Amino acid sequence: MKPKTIIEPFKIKSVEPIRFTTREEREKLLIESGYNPFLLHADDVLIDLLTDSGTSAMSSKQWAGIMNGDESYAGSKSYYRFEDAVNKITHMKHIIPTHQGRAAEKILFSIVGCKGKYFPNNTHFDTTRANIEFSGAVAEDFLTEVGKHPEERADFKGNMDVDKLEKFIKEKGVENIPLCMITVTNNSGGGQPVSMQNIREVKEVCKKYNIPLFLDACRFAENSYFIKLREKGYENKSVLEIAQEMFSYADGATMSAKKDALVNIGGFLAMNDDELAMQSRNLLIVTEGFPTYGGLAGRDLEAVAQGLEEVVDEHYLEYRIKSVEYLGNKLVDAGVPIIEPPGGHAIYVDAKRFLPNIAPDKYPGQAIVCELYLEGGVRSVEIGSVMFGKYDEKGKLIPAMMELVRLAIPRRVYTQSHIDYLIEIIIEVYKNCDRLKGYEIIYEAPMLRHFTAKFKPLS
Ligand code: P70
Repeated sequence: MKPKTIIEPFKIKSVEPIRFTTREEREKLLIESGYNPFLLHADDVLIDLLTDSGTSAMSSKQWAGIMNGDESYAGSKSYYRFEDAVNKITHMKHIIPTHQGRAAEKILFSIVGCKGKYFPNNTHFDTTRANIEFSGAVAEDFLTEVGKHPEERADFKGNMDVDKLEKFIKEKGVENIPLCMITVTNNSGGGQPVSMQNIREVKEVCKKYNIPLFLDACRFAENSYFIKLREKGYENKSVLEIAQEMFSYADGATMSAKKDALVNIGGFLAMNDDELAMQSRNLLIVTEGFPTYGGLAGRDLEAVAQGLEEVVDEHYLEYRIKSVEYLGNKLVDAGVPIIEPPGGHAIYVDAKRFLPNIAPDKYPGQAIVCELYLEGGVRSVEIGSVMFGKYDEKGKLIPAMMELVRLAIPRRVYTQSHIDYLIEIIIEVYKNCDRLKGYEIIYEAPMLRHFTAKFKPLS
């Protein structure tokens, strides 16, 4: 018999206390942070679900790797271990370490992006979009229709709309599209997976027009596991084989190792094209460092290499995906509106249905984020019009496609009782949602405003 209870596939060797605060303290701290939990001190947060990025617990083998790191400036042993580990999964010819995902994006788009160029994706994440726009180019999203409807259940809501992609290529001209991207899993759209079939179809279109396909591969292992669970023909393949097949359709990849490489810092840019690799390495030397460390210490490269081996372990992935699903199912049972089905790394509360009386220009997601902190010291993040809203010429907000609050689950960090506590807090906030008010922005930076914006509650 296969036991129904999925357990954490690890024992805990080292613990870190978390600090309890009172509601009165949190009220004061929230005001001081300008109602932006990014500006809170982490020590004032009890359960931190701001991000799954760089927040993983490393394994004892990763910590051993940290001690074993070779800190040679050039040709470090740790680089070659890192290169082998990335190569085993991606089979890419050139593997260029960067300090995190956005550094890989910055290098890539500084080379291929400029005014007049267009980059399609299922959905660009904020840093990818920002790097493309910073180069002067345009970032376009072509998410499949079902992916835009939080309440609809489908297996692969991260898929790209292939017909729209092809129409777009014809409209803008092949010469203006230096590359196409697919983000696995689709972070901005609920951590939803992309099917192998969809990746294959996108590749066919790209091949037809001779456009390179890049994967934004931060959560490649979670995506691969969903393919194993949900796509016909993959049930008996290993996650590693599935990941290798996914990468076999790509000409390159950007990766934030802070997610599925289970480390606190790191990333890479990978590709097969020699000329692009040469240009990337030249830019890397200016911005990150020598090509065998790229903004990382040798020890970080060791931790990435070890993390990439651990992340494709199927006991780990089963625990990972099922524990996020556990949270999602409990919320659904209590009537809390979320993106369904639960995603790979996070649960996304649908703020539009949670707070139907607060219009997008009053930032309903931000209202929930603030209340979760006040109620239970839980830190989450708005993924809606604060993060993605734009203004028209008259200064009126063009809202984001969805108003979401993301509860990102750090890897191997919290236990089921932390999650049970979280469920209790969310349900309590939901019960009292009539009391919540919207917010206005009183300060914002010209790019990536959500990181530093300040808010004022509307009375
Ligand atoms: C997250 C973080 C990073 C990311 C990503 C995808 C699909 C590239 C990157 C950049 C960012 C974040 C968001 C809110 C709060 C804190 C942090 N995603 N592509 O949590 O990678 O961060 O290493 O530069 O998701 O989703 P990097």
